[in-house]
Amino acid sequence: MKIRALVVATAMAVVGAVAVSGQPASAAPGDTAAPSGGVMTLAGPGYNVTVRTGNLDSAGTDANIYIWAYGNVAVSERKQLDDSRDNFERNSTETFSVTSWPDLGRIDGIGLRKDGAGSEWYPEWVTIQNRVTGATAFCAVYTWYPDAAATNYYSCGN
Ligand SMILES: [Ca+2]
Ligand SMILES: [Ca+2]
Repeated sequence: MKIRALVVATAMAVVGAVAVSGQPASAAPGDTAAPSGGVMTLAGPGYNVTVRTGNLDSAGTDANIYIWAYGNVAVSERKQLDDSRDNFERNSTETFSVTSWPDLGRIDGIGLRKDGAGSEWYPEWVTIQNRVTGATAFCAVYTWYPDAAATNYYSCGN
């Protein structure tokens, strides 16, 4: 209740300021555009996320793997990559279907997280393909993830 009271008080203060200034309460150019949050709720194109795990001793893992992407239109939510296979084994290239992301635009980077359950991991690269346009971002990784949980960030080329 204290928070609500503060919000109301703040809103009234703003209204009061406008009334005192005598300026019309018209919106500045651009303020009438749909809020960016609305874009996030639209159905996205669907993405094929492919992860290459290297062919090195102990390169595979059974840990949980999460990815998110930084586009020039939107940043995706974090998505766990998992399907019915034993994923992220040594010398594997696996494609996952991700349909929960909005249209991200050009993908410039990713975050890639491994949790602490299940040995180290050596991913070599990730590609993210927009299933409508076919545009594919390539993200070089070539990083050893430790036994412990770790999150790293990589840039992607298009
Ligand atoms: Ca595995
Ligand atoms: Ca699995």
